[in-house]
Amino acid sequence: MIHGGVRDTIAPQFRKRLASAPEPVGLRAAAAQAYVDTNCTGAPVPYHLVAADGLTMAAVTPATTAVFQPGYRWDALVIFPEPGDYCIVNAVAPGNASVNQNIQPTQLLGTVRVGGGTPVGGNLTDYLKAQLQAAAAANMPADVRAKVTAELGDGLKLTSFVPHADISEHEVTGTQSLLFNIDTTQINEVFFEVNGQLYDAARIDRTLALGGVDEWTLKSNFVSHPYHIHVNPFQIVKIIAPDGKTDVSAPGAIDNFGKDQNGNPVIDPQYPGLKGVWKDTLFIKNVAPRGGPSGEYTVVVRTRYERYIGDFVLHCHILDHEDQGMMQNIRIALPDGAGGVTNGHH
Ligand SMILES: [Cu+2]
Repeated sequence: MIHGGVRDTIAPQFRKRLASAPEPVGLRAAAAQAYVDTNCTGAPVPYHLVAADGLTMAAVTPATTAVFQPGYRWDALVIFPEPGDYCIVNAVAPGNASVNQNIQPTQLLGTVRVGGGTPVGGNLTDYLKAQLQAAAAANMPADVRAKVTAELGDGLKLTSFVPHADISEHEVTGTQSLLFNIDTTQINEVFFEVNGQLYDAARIDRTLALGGVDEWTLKSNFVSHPYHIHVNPFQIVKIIAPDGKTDVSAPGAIDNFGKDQNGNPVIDPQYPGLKGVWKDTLFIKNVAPRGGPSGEYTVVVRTRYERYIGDFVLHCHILDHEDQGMMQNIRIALPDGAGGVTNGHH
């Protein structure tokens, strides 16, 4: 599933639809909430996430909702336990969990029609494990079959398919920091900035050495922005909440630092479980209504500069923010052997 939109936050769920439900032909947006409430009454069917932004995860990860920000991709295995029609609904948590920070009614994104087959009873994850192990036995080459099967048996690990090795602390050779900001202090204009500057096509904002391994600290001063970098993906190390101590990327963490319109805490499911995951796009949250340090999350990621030498960009993946200046030029160059980089050409 690919989020190809400009600025909406999407959290798709699959819910069994009542057999008596009318087809949603001509359903208007204003009536979608009532249609969903009446007809899409099944419990959300759990997903099993297997890749984030096209990068295979360390293990199959169960979730009831995957949150998509602009630019996100999630690969999921979805088991429909019984035949029938399922609603695909958009169930975004209200408040600051979303790009637009509003309470939006539940939207109907589509319908899945599931034909007859073998109904699946019991635990869906156990069923999936048996299916994947059978597929490995049938399809994996003999020299890796036993290893892949054993990894699946050990917590549904996908170790043999992970494209990048973990980056440990002692591998890190340098640091980078990034701050998104929308400067609204000027009278007639609003500025969309990275580290206090608008994008300049003629300026290289960061020159990095091939072979380097950097730890990046990402923050947003005003509202939330999906950070996206080209070429080299990153591994999520931790995401510290505005209290300065809670790591909300840990599996099972509760991220309830944002509030809804009535001032009540909202549980946002998008960060818990991301620790250790490789991605190339990640929402950098600020949940304070007027921005500033009190609402900032501190997102720490690590990345290696491998193989590619040349120039590319990082940017906010809300495209109108990017177009108005929220972008930087990155250069990866050959190291000169003395701590800097060469400017030589070939
Ligand atoms: Cu932005």
